[in-house]
Amino acid sequence: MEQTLSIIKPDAVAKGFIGKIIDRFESNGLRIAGMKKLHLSTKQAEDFYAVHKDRPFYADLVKFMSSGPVVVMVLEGENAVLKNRELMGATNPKEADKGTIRADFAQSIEANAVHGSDSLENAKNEVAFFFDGHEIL
Ligand code: IDP
Ligand code: MG
Repeated sequence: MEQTLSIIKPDAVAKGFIGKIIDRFESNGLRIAGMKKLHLSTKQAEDFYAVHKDRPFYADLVKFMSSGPVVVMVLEGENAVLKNRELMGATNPKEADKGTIRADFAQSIEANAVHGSDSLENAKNEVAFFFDGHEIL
């Protein structure tokens, strides 16, 4: 069993896609072990995406991720990290496979509906960024 962090980003929350996106996880063997709705501060968004701080899109990404509420979730299941990445689709929704979350619910390479941890090690750090142990059930 693995755990991974998922974020439903501000674009998808604003468009009313929370339920439809959660259904993709629950219908594909990923259990919601923890969940909360948050409005990230600039500082939280900066810290969460610190790995990208030298990329040209960093400032815009931080602005976007703190522009409205998000839903953060701990997903649990077999191969949860990879399974979530497969369900999400490619970063650029125009390149995402048919039937993936980003192909179906995202607009642009920045406003791309969901975040998902990209390795087991990052998943552990990202889960700990948002959740205390007692919030994961
Ligand atoms: P990922 O979310 O598929 O793992 P990353 O490369 O880790 O993609 O990038 C993190 C986030 O930064 C993306 O989900 C997207 O919101 C944003 N981003 C990535 N590349 C670009 C870009 O070229 N322009 C604008 N935003 C980008
Ligand atoms: Mg990434």
